[in-house]
Amino acid sequence: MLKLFVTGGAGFIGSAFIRLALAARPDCQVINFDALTYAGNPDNLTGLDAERHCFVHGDIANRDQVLAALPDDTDALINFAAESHVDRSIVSADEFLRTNVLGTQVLLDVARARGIRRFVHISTDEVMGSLPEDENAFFTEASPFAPNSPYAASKAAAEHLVRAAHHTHGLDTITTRCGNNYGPRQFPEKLIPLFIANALADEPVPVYGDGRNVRDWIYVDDHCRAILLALEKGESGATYNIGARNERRNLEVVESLLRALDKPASLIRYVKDRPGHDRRYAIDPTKIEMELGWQPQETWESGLKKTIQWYADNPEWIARARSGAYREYYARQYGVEVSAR
Ligand code: NAD
Ligand code: TDX
Repeated sequence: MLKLFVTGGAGFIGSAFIRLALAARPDCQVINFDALTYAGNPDNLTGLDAERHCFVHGDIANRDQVLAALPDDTDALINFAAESHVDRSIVSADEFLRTNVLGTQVLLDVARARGIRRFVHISTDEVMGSLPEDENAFFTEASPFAPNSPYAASKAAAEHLVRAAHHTHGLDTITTRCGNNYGPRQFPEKLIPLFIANALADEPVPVYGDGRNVRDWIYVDDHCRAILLALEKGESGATYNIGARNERRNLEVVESLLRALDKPASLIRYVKDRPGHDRRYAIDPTKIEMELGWQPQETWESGLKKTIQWYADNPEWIARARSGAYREYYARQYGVEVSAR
């Protein structure tokens, strides 16, 4: 029996990981511990095997709640829980420090107290800052930390705490750093689901700055397969960069989406740039490819097709995600109302 304690499992990547782990490992049982913030969505958990998946509502920064929920026969704790949106961290960093930094330390402490076998921490390429537009420049596991947004700084701090728990206390840890994920069930504040949702409703899509920033995109299930592999085969204390060698400028992404949705390029609106906007992310995944034999299964074309199809097939999911507080967020962030669709 493989007993996993997943934090943030009602979010985009955490819920995809739980789906994947339950499907790929018939002996796997998951406790899903999530605070259900604006980004946590019970709709993301529909269809999971109730015999092997148990949801616990709780906050990773609350030691008593984590202590009460984490059984001592857990094989691995996988920490996805985080405040994850750069733009929100620019408006206010408080929750980013509380969850991403303090919450990670609480999990490390409780994992140690409970004797959990392995602690897998999900980090991001953004801790390494921004790369020049030079085709020979990539993030490797040895790249220096240079976080540029409050979000990235909080994720960098969390990584340092994970490293310290391994070095000082001998906790068995793995850290993974991935680039931009896309796929089903991503909250529509992030570029791809935001633009699909807007385009489906024939609303303008807001491109920051000149639209030439580069991101390294990976289909969410490919990221999750890499996490499962690192959890099962990774070397204790190691960091693994995860990326699909798929760099795209934002404008290219937007044009592909509009073309696939048969929507006009006239929906594109250039809006004020994000303060401190990182220019380019690009991951060198050689280590995880060579050491663990990981390879992405989706191409950009196949991943995008699946993603667009999922949102087109799930208008109720989009409508619920875009209701309530999302409407206030959107008006504040973009200075215009989002439609009811
Ligand atoms: P998400 O925002 O969709 O989900 C985050 C989840 O964490 C939500 O379910 C939320 O309810 C939960 N959560 C937030 N605060 C919590 C708290 N205090 N206690 C318990 N649960 C809490 O995020 P995501 O895109 O699924 O990202 C998951 C992880 O992967 C994050 O750590 C993020 O930094 C990292 N990451 C994301 C990307 C990406 O492209 N989305 C890329 C690299 C790394
Ligand atoms: O409305 C928008 N217009 C726009 O041009 C939004 C929301 C984004 N953008 C741009 C900014 C970025 O260059 O698109 C690019 C992608 O933006 P996001 O989807 O906000 O992602 P990013 O800031 O790159 O960070 C993501 O990848 C790393 C995730 O949100 C992080 O959680 C992850 O760690």
